[in-house]
Amino acid sequence: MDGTSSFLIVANRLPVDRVGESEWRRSPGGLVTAIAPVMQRRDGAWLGWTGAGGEELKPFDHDGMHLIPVPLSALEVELYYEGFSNATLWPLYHDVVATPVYSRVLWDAYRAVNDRFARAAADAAAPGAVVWVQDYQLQLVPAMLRRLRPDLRIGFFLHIPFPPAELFWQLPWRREILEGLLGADLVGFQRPGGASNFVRLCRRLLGLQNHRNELQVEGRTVRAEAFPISVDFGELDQLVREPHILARAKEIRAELGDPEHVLLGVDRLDYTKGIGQRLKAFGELLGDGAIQPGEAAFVQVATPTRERVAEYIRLRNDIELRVGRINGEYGMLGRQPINYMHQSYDKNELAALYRAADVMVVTPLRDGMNLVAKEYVSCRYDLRGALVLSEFAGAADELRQAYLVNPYDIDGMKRAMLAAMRATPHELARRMRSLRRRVATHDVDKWAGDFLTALENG
Ligand code: GDG
Repeated sequence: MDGTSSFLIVANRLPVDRVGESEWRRSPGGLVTAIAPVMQRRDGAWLGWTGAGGEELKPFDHDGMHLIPVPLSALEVELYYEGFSNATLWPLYHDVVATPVYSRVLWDAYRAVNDRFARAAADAAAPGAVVWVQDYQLQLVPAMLRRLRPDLRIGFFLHIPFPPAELFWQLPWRREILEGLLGADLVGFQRPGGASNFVRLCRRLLGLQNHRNELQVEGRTVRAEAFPISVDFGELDQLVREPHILARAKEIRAELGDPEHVLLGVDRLDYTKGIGQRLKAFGELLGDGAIQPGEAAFVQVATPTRERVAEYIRLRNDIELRVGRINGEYGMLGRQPINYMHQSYDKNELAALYRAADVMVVTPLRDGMNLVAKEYVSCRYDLRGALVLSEFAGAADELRQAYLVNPYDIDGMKRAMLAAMRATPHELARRMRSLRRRVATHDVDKWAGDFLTALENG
């Protein structure tokens, strides 16, 4: 039996978080903001997990969106989500900066959960519906869904990097993953490099024919293309002009002791984000005497994430040891050079932090895009503030006027942080103007619009 939704989003998580026992709140993030209006216009639905293991809920409406929960048992959360998604695929797709775990038990769970998502989507979709599958947790869904519902138009978008053949080749289930993705009509990546890695692998591993970015698969054409994701520039630009945000930004600087330079990092506490490397560079600047204690304060917001996965437990210990050492060595009573917060903040506080920071330090070892870099830029209508950005973030393709760094090169990062701190207002404004122009004209609405237009007209 066909369902009634003519537009479906299929994602690991529903776009809501629970507050209290039975209330829901829309989760922060541009993806929901960009997609919600499309869903409302087209009788859309969003399929995903609620975030709690062992929970079975009926479909419900929230905030004008129709939400269809897909249940996961506690064991599946461990094997499919923490396991295959976050201990196998996540490190493999991020340059193996941590060692991927290859386990058949995890793979079996991944396949079983992908199958459940595909069936739920097949039940919910109206004849000829457009289905947009999101991210690395659900790479088998496109082919599984096509088998059940060949009438659908299926798109897939990968939010993380797609690795080069030399790394992807390690995966014992490399064929199955490629075949899963090829069930889509359009496979979207953050960068052109991801799309060409994918096409090259399909050629070499599956022997498929291609013409540029178009692959021929059993009489169908599958396109692989880059759609760099972005942020809601307009919303952030407005928010940050509100007097209460400005007042809070001033207060934050005062609480830090009104140092000359405030440096900021905002990341999930993830080993791909290069948090340790940037703190090392900052610590060395203090050690060298290039900056004096009290002259600069580094605020590092490290949002808790994947706290049961072994690598994340190790990382937290490493970072906290490093912070403790640097503060112990260079702090003064009541003044710490690094303000490390293992907490998450609401969006107003985050906006105030962006406004308070002279130098935003975004130094991932590998990152699909990195929205934090684009959010910072969106918040600096004052044309002050410098962005230090890793070459290994997808955002580096677009944000060419940032202080670009190689996060493995500690000396290079020290030079860039110093240059950012010492730049003249004129230089900062020149760079920020160009960065803002890019994000303003390539916001998240454009991203969603471009993808859906390509999917429907391709
Ligand atoms: C994946 C890819 C790609 C962080 N701390 C708080 C908070 N955040 C928000 C940020 C930003 C988002 O979380 C993080 O997005 P990133 O893009 O920086 O990184 P990932 O989470 O790794 O995202 C990435 C992205 O998907 C989208 O495709 O860019 O490459 O890895 O929006 O602001 N938000 C709030 N409080 C916090 O404490 N409210």
